[in-house]
Amino acid sequence: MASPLSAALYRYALPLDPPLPLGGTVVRVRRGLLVRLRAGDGREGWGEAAPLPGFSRERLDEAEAELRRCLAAPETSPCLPSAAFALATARERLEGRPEPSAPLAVAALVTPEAEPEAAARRIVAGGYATAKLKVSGDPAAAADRVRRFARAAGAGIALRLDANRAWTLAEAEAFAQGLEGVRIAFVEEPLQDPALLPTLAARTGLPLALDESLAERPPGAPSGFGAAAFVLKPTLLGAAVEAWVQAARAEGAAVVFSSAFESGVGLGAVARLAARRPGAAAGLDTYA
Ligand code: OSB
Ligand code: MG
Repeated sequence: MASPLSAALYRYALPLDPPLPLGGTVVRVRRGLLVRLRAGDGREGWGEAAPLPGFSRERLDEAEAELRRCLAAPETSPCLPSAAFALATARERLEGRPEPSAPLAVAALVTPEAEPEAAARRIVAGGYATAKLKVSGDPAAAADRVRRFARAAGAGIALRLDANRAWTLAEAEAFAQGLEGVRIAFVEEPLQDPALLPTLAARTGLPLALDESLAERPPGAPSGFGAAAFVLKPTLLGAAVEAWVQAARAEGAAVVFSSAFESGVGLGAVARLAARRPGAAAGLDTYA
């Protein structure tokens, strides 16, 4: 970049109302960092680094330290995913890459405490074509909740489920049995032990998606069981996102870009990534 750069780093803290139950804890304040790059002519580019506790491999203070190092030495690149995502976004915005203009399909997010029929009515009225339900706890009760939602939503809503590793293999098999007759696009991360996903896929035929497992695998590795989708969260994966897009394509899996509850700067960046690779509805309903 020819023009001189100045950089600034800001911390933010956004209170969540209502608080967000996530990964066994409750997030009351979402904390993160905003990076601003400014060129000599006044153009700006913003990016966001917001590691998500319980999901990110790095902590916020580690992302901050790495961003400070990189901003002080612009020829270096960050390795921590959230920091890499922030700087890549800020640089791209500074360069003025054109905004995608095609419409972007978004999956409605249904929280565990939502009443299924009411949620289904709201989502149909909102014009969504895809919904994602969080599922956990007793497998038969969870399957029942999905059935209630599916019945109320009708055939016009594609259904994704996310168990966030709630179950043993036996529990996940029981859940699959409870779902018989319900059309499911995929279930994200049903198992406590992701090494058993191929077994679950073979035994039940349930379409499965990889999400939190991706951050634990070598970037771009095949699923090994013909995954229905790869859920890509740039905040958690950083520069590895590109390798995962290729891996998904190679096995015919859907690519689902998804938010990790960033503020608007990060959410906008994920939306732009998703819009450039139109396909599956994106997981961007986190503001709701
Ligand atoms: O479980 O997919 C998840 C956000 C942060 C951490 C984990 C998850 C999520 C989401 C984002 O669910 C919304 C979506 O994927 O639709
Ligand atoms: Mg998920």
